[in-house]
Amino acid sequence: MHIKLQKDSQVLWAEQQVVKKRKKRDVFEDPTDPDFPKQWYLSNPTHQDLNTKAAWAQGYTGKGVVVTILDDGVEKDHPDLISNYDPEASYDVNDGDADPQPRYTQRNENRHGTRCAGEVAAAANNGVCGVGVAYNAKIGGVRMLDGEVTDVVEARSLSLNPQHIHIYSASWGPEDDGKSLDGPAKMAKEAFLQGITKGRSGLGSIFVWASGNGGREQDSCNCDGYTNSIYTLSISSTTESGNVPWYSEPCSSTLATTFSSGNPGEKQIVTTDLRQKCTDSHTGTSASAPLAAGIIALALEANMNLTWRDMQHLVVRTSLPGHLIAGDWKTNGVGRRGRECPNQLWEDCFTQSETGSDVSHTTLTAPPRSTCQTCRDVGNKLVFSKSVDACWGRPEYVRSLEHVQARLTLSHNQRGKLAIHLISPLGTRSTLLFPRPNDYSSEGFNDWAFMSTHSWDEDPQGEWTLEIENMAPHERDYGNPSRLR
Ligand SMILES: [Ca+2]
Ligand SMILES: [Ca+2]
Ligand SMILES: [Ca+2]
Ligand SMILES: [Ca+2]
Repeated sequence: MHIKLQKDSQVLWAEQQVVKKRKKRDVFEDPTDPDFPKQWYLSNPTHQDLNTKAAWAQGYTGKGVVVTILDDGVEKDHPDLISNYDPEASYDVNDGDADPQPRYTQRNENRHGTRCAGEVAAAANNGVCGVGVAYNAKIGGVRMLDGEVTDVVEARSLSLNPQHIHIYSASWGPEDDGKSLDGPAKMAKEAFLQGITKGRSGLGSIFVWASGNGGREQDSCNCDGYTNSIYTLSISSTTESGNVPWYSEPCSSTLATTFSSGNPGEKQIVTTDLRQKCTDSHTGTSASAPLAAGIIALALEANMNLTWRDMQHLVVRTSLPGHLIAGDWKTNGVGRRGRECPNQLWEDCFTQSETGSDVSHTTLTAPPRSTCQTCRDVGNKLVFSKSVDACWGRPEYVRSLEHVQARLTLSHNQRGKLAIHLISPLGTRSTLLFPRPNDYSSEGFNDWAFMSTHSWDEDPQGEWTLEIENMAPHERDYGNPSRLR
């Protein structure tokens, strides 16, 4: 071939191509911590993981970002937390002092906060336990669950040092008993509002919330006013094998899922533990929210100008549905994927699997937050339709949707029998409530703002339909759903 080419008068030059050794100039190496190989959800050969290594390799490890854990305290002198511990992001609301060290008991019931803290910011390459998702972030703890929790206790915790703390992670809420309907009271509500409007110099505090563990009680996280709030970034769970875990609560206000525990035999979350120990058995949605808080810390390091709403957009845009196996995946009116769960009451609604660490370098120009209210008497009808112009032509015009709230006041002799659906103009059907068999309350709903994220990015103009159904087999008394707002 060579001779043939050299003899050809039309060939000016020919040379054999050989394989050369060329190396990517990538200095990232795996953390050397003894438990890192056990952290299957951070890095996994099958790529069924949170993709954190890709962010670390780009240099994002949480530097300059401050996260605090609102819980039962944080063991600040734990050898894997001490180097990232931030006293300015910490407080003891229960005892009214600056030191959130947990109260030690024989049963170690105050280990929850320390476990959550390690998931976010356990140090890397120090020979202790594993690593946090944002292993160079600053981590604080607010001790507020080890005592009587009041509105004041919650409000103080949610509003601690909002110009210093960027992300608050909370893995608690009302009882997951399948019958509670409870949310933030006056001061905690105000703390959320002040946080998102004034925190982080007006960019807004980021509140990450665990969606709840009431799956076995057929609870709905839309009946939990903390996770149902538009101000909290609500996180549910996916198991190691990619299934919806038994404890998971369905609801339309959940934004994404991260990995956590599942059935016996499936791996759990590896993190720091009380008494300077390590654990490989952290579980539930409690373990999912801090993993998301860590990922959000990586994204903030990449772009500190992201607002609290930009961050929710980023979660919607970068979450990959591929690793959550479920029969009810749906696509909304603009192609965003989520889950509806029309009949499977114990299943998880519209959660998107695997919040990826694909960090953004741009600030999204999110549309201004607007409120359009419509209020009318609806009598005893079961299906209400309402044409919405989205305030077209006015300054508060809504071009595309983020959260949708349906504020309902209605009475019924047994609240747990009700199913409520909201259908958008583009046909996206959100399950706002499914029957909760444990809920025998006759108190109904009093201005409860059911929230859905399912119509994210849809055009709100057109006809909206709200369906209220009594799921009891022989009772067709719908009470008096008197007002739809
Ligand atoms: Ca203390
Ligand atoms: Ca470590
Ligand atoms: Ca719940
Ligand atoms: Ca929420």
